[in-house]
Amino acid sequence: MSANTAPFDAAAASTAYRSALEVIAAVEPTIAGAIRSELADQRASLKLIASENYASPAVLLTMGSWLSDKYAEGTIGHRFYAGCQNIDTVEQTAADHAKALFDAPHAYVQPHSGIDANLVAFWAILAHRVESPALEKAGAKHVNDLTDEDWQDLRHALGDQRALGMSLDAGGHLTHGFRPNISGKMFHQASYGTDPSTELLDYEKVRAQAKEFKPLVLIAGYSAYPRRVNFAKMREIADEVGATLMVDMAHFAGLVAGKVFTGDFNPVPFAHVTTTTTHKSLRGPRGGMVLCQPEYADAVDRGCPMVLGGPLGQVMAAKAVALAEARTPLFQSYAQNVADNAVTLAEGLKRRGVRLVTDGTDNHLVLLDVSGFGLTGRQAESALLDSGIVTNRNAIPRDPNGAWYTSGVRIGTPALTSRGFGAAEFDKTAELIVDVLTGTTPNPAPSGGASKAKYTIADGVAAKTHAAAAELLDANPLYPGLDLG
Ligand code: DSN
Repeated sequence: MSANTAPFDAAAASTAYRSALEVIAAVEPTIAGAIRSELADQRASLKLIASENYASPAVLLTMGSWLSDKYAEGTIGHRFYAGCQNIDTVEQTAADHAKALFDAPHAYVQPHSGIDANLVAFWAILAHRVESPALEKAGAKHVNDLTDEDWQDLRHALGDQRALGMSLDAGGHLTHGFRPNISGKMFHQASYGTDPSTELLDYEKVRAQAKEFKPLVLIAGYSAYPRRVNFAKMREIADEVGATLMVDMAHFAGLVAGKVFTGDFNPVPFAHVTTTTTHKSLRGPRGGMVLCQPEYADAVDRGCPMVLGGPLGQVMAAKAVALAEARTPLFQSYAQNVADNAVTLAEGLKRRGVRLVTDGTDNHLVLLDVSGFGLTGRQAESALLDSGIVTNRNAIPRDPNGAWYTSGVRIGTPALTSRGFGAAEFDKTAELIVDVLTGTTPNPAPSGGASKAKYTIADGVAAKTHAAAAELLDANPLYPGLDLG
């Protein structure tokens, strides 16, 4: 792709993909067609979804192998199946890269997604903080050694713990203890919000809330908060109340890996347990990962079969390749460009009259409040999509339209920065977004008032935006030279 991405041999990659598609088409042509169409669609859309990116051909090709065919439940060197020597090599290589990249004492690379990584982390924290002391007290080595009475007591104790995380409308994630997710059924949950006037985290309020609620787990991290978090302060709060600090860095792991978030803003040295996905700003294959302090390592390594199915050898291998890419100076400059481009995008939107949640950004994402255009987030998301701009609607703090229609649109710079977009392209992107939002009006609802879903885009706006977006995309091709024939 561009100077922001790992170089690849386009002729070799073209040959590899053409051959692979030929083999696939001979069995199921629909699938070969969908693979081709997906590349065409990705090449032709202005992808601003903050959680998406473009993995390198090396990462993608690594996933298409017979590593997929091996069962390897357990951990490195301690499997429930014979013949796992190559999976051991793969998992060890990925874990070694992760430890070196993030300067982490321990890395567990098996989780299949961010949700899985969080589940591993929650169970590891419960195992370390609740189960182990109970076993010790009962003089038992294993849960099977407990009397029925002690086992019932332990089950109640496991189900009676508290977690404190960021509220959904402030940018927290569903897996941080909310009722529709299993984490909300595992823990008694409370959430902290942001300051009503600045929309920023107020650490003193979090501290006061933690002192009152006394959580076992303090969760930091977000999927829609456009700012850095001071993890030194969060650890201080956790220590004051005896909580385990768990940080979900799924969104900004690439900025940590690329040394944009350093010092107090790097969660890894402060969190007892850090979770992440590998496919967002980190630009690897779809998957998850857990980093932790040594005292949590044994419990984290029991992720499979505790809560995970067998590890995917082909995906762990692709994680190793992506993590190797992330250890290069090129990735560091990519990560810095992601953050710089987010500032350009935010400034471009503000200059053109858009209200941004927190009035800006210092990470990779920007959250637009589209209510000033008379639109819901859902209308804005759809109108932008009709015009060739891919975003997702998102609630804003204290959102009057709730989590379905919303008043916000979340956008991010990781993907288009991978494509080579810089300041000029992101400023133009801001202009296109504002043109579409200005040119869109809500339709009347059948019951009177304005529809929260239906809208009309003024004549010519979508076509003009498509054309301008195509110009930007053509000048910054995705996987340049990759030709599927
Ligand atoms: N799907 C991810 C995101 O878009 O933020 C998190 O669930």
